[in-house]
Amino acid sequence: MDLTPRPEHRFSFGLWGVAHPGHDPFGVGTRAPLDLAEATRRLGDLGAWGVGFHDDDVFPPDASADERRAAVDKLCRAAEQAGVTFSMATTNLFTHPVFKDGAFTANDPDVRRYALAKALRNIDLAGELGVRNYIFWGGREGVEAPAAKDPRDALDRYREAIDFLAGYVKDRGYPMRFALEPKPNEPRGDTFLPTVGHMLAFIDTLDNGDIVGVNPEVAHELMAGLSFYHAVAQALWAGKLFHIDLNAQKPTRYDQDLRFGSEGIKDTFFTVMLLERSGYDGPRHFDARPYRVEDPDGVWEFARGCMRTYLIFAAKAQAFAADHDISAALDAAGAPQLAVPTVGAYDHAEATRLRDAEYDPDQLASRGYANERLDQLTIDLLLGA
Ligand code: GLT
Ligand code: MN
Ligand code: MN
Repeated sequence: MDLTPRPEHRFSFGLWGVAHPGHDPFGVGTRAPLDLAEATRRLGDLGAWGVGFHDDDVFPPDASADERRAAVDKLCRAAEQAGVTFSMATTNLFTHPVFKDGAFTANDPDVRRYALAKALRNIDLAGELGVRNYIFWGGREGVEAPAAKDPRDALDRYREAIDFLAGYVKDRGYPMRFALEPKPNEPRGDTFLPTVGHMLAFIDTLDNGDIVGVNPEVAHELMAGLSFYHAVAQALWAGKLFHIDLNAQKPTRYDQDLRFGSEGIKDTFFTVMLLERSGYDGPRHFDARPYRVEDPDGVWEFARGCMRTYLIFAAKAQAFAADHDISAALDAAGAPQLAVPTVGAYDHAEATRLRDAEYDPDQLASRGYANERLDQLTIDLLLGA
């Protein structure tokens, strides 16, 4: 098993996660903040292909044009030296108090316009750096007091904002797509567009939806108690998996952003197998952060671990496909039969024939689907038995 990360694997990291000093709502940072240029170089050395950033990660929101330029140039030099690409960029629309009531869905129209302006400026920077994937995570787009916002108005404003910004990307001719990232709650009590399913339905309503897809994150679907594997599958099925945030999470808790693959091994395995088989050629992006107990060495252990675990699962996916016992168990379960159309498109004669045919439900019900054996073989393979 070759577990060496290489650029062709398209591994990328959110710099805010790798450089995270370990603060949480109950305590201050436990590590010195990492310099982003240095982090970029180290990630390149470890075999990463890309990095991503928020505008505020690189320069403060009130930076002068010169300060912005200097900060961007420093990061660009590091990326160039490291042979690392900027695989994604995004706008911080959640840290500054101006966004406490939301950004695109803030009740104050001036806040909404400032949020759009901040996004437009950073889209320009992303365009300049050749970034293909621009991410929108809802952050503060939500509410605690339900009466404070009619969710239908909020969705109107959200749609207006995304359509406007997507219009700008087309107008400027940037070869860029948007990936919207759902999350059910945190930091808000309820976040608008809480899951991949909600997001896909929302994207369908956009005028510029052709360049808008989803950015599912493992932790966020699991916070809602959902299967990440199924969320990713539906996004792929809809042709809307534009980006993916890989990490790990104990279900139904606060957003843990753990090292990829460190929890939920079976769901993660099926997700990796799906990605590898689907032809998805976007970034394998780790939006995760090292445990708070780590010292600076632990940060690189964490980064290595994310990529190593992905490659282990990818190798296991190949072994799954080549395993004769598993193939036989898949047949016994009837898995290939699900790919066969049931009746095809509506046809009057076919409907009549189908309606009037004889069926024997008792006989149909007598079949076993041998799922126990199939699943045990999966477990054997994953545990190396
Ligand atoms: C933030 C959030 C992530 C998002 C990032 C993009 S920032 O840390 O928890 O899931 O992907 O804004
Ligand atoms: Mn994320
Ligand atoms: Mn998260």
